[in-house]
This record gives sequence, structure tokens and C-alpha cells, in this order.
Amino acid sequence: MPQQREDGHVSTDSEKRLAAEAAAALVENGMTVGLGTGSTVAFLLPALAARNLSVRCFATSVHTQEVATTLGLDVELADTLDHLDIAIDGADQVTPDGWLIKGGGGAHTREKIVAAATARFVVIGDSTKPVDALRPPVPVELLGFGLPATLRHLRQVKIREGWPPSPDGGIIADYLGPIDDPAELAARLSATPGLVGHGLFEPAMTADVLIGRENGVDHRKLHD
Ligand code: A5P
Repeated sequence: MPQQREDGHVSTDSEKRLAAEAAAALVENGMTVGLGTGSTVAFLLPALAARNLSVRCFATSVHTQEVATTLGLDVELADTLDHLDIAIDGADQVTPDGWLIKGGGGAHTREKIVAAATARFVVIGDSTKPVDALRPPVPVELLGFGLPATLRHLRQVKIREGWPPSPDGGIIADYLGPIDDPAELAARLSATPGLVGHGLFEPAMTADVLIGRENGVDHRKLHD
């Protein structure tokens, strides 16, 4: 269970830390490593740096790149990113059959490129992340060109007010319609002109899900 402080604030930090440390332990010397983005990955970076491995890292956001570099990790520019041995990232929701929603932090387009390029994509999260079924919002990234037409096409979508463009110039928004069939919705979003990326990750992408709990980590293997 998430920890409740005296002031009523509920913290999942200890669960995130456990999951992140378990994931850091999966990394081996000589690997190429994708680094995700978010508050769970914030625990991964020091745990990985503390292992003092010789690894080449690729970051999914400027923030991750800066923190990882400060911690002494060797982070390379993403334009040389090809095949990765392992990538570790958080998620907003994960279903029993391995569907994910990602992009709460708006980094889902880069995160999906990294996930798709890796042999072993490891998802880390706290006990609030497993869900029985996905629910909106689904983060999306949109091109500025023809934005009104893209919004009209998508219908139930809302641009995130006050959010800067992604590092790649995209506009971060959320699809708010129903998710009756994740595969059907993912295909529809992917086929929408002007939509650069969406936060639905299909189960085939993820190899492992590590969920931190009060007394340990639930490690679910989805595929090798
Ligand atoms: C970043 O855009 C996201 O995909 C995050 O990986 C996801 O929102 C999980 O973030 P937290 O670890 O902060 O919950």
C-alpha cells in the first residue's frame, strides 16, 4: 500500500524506489540502455549510476538526459540510437494483459521509439499503476501544421494548457474518448494525419512489468 503521512498525503515513493532498484539490477556491463522519463525513473537513475557499470545510455527526455549525465552516466545523442539491449520506463496505467498508457509527462513519442528499439522493455511503477482496464486520457503529440483539422478528426481531444512543445516541436494533448478496444483505438490514432505519437503501448512491446509494493516487487514477465 502507498504510505500515508500524518498530514494525509499518500506517497508511493517507496514503491517506486523498490521497482526502480529491481530494474537497475537487470542491467549488465556493456549494455546499451534506454532511460525513460518521470517520477519513477527519477529513482532509477541514481540506482543505475550507483552500480558503476560500463553502459551506453539513451534518454527519452532532456530532463532525464541532464539528470543522468549529472549522475555520471554516459548518455549519447539520440540520433545514433539504433538497437538497445534494455530500456526501463514508467507508465501511467498497465493492464493484466500488458497494455500500457504512457505520456503523463508528455514524453510518450520518444518513449515509444525507445521501447520499440529495445530487446527488453521493462516497465516500472508503484501499486497505483495496475488497472483492470485502460481509461482515458490517452496522451497524444500533434503537429502544429493543420492543427484544427487534426483536432476535428480526433474529436474528443484537449490540448494541455501551459505545456511547452515537445523537444521535437509537437503539441502535447490528451485524447479523452472511450477506450473500448485498445488495439482499435491505437490503430485509429496511428492512422490520424497530424498525430505524431500516442501513449497506447501494445503488450508485445513490454517484456517485464515491475510493480513496487509495500514489502517487495511484483515481477511479471510478459515475454522474453
Ligand atoms: C512520461 O511522459 C511518461 O510516459 C511517464 O513514463 C509516465 O507518465 C509515468 O510517470 P511516473 O513515473 O511519474 O508516474
